[in-house]
Amino acid sequence: MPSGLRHLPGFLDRPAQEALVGKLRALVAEAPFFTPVMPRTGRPFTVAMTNLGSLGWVSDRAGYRYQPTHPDTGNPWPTIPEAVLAVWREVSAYPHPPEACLVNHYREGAKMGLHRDEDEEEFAAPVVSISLGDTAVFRIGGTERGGKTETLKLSSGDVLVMGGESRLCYHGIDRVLSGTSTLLRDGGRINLTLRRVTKPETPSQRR
Ligand code: MD3
Ligand code: FE
Repeated sequence: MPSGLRHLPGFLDRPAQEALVGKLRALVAEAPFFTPVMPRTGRPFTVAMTNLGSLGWVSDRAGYRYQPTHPDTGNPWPTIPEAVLAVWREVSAYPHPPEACLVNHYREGAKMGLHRDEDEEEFAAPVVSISLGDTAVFRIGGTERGGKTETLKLSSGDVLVMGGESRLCYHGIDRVLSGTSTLLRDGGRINLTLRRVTKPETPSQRR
């Protein structure tokens, strides 16, 4: 595994997962899932998305970017729940809060091709992921496309921390194993990814 990648299986217990799903249902009612499309081609993603926090990641024909508002409603994204910020504080070892919480919804057959997360300005912060619902087959490679890859199963309640070298590694979701969790009433998988997007005003290295 690339250095800086930490898998924390079962980080959230079942009651914590249920409480989080309850909160997410209310937040998604305010900021509904949308289907992003690929830049230029307009080909739809199989994953539906929404965001929480001061900045949200979107993709449309114009490109990938972070923006403060929902592309359909025009409203600011809802705030990130305290329980989610608590996970960041416990695992990130980064002294500033995340700005973006991307919520990915994998329905039957959804997947995510190999890509790097590089639309942020701040790479000193890790990306922190929380998995909920059906188990996913996660694939991770190196920092260059076309290198060796390996897979890891991500189950409900697992947290993954991508810091250090792993922060810029290629990764994706090969598939979601339907029927592996009873957490979500309609099955499928929800993944939260927490990210620091901008560089903090007072860099902690100058402290
Ligand atoms: C490894 N999401 O939203 S989370 C994404 O399960 C994304 O929905 C996947 O990739 C999902 O961009 C994977 C785990 C993850 C997130 C970011 C990473 C792994 C990463 C960044 C660098 C290396
Ligand atoms: Fe990613």
